[in-house]
Amino acid sequence: MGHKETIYEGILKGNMKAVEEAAKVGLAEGLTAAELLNEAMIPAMGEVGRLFEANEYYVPEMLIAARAMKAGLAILRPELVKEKVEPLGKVALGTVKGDLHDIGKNLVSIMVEGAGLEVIDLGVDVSPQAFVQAVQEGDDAIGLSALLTTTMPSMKGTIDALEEAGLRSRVRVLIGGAPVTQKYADEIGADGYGRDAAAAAALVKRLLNK
Ligand code: B1M
Repeated sequence: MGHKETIYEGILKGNMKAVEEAAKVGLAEGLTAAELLNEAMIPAMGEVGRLFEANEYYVPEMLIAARAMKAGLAILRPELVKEKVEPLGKVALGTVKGDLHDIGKNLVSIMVEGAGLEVIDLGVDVSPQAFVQAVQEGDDAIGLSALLTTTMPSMKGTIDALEEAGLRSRVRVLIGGAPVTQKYADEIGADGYGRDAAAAAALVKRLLNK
């Protein structure tokens, strides 16, 4: 089995060690981090989602798959963050209130950092008030991630809270996550929508005119 297949299978089975090992050896043998990510890790998580929907996987299987993916991402991280972080701007990233999915947000964090911006990771289950506080502390942009249709309204809640605090015009707001669309971004008055982590990084740079 090739390294990409080992990573794919390892994530599906939640075999953290196998994923770490195959990622290390794959990189050492000349596969790129982007290849391992886009051709093995992300498709594997897609399949985990499909199995969950088909009632073949349950939450525990999703959890160990996520743990294995995170272990693999930690190996790829230094390769993905190629440029050194320069003070081009400060971006606070978080998964919105009520939502605990953080793999996509972590990937956005890696790519935004790779684009030369400083990232403040607010973590998961981030309330509108916590985003407001980040802006008060001087962040130039905030990025909101949501993976559940039930938590997407918290994106609008965050924009409303920024308006109420009189801070909306001071900050660029970027949103993303599997159920999120450009249409939703337009509806709630976000400044931009990122389809994936690479698009998010390019967009945040553009929004900040860097
Ligand atoms: Co959950 N889960 N989950 N889950 N989970 C989904 C999202 C789901 C689609 C599965 C399914 O039914 N097919 C479904 C949501 C249905 C819906 O709302 N429409 C679901 C559900 C229902 C749930 C629970 C409610 C299950 C339960 O308890 N009954 C529960 C909710 C918990 C909570 O948050 N309150 C739950 C729990 C979990 C785990 C904790 C077990 C685990 C998360 C672990 C973790 O993240 N640490 C988990 C997982 C792993 C998934 C799936 C399988 C994979 C998500 C993932 O990591 N994808 C997911 C199914 C799926 O997505 N196919 C599913 C890989 C990641 C790289 O992609 O996050 O989409 P993604 O990020 C992409 C883009 O979306 C974008 O860039 C990223 C990479 O390019 N992006 C941004 C993301 N954020 C961005 C922000 C940006 C820009 C781009 O700007 C700021």
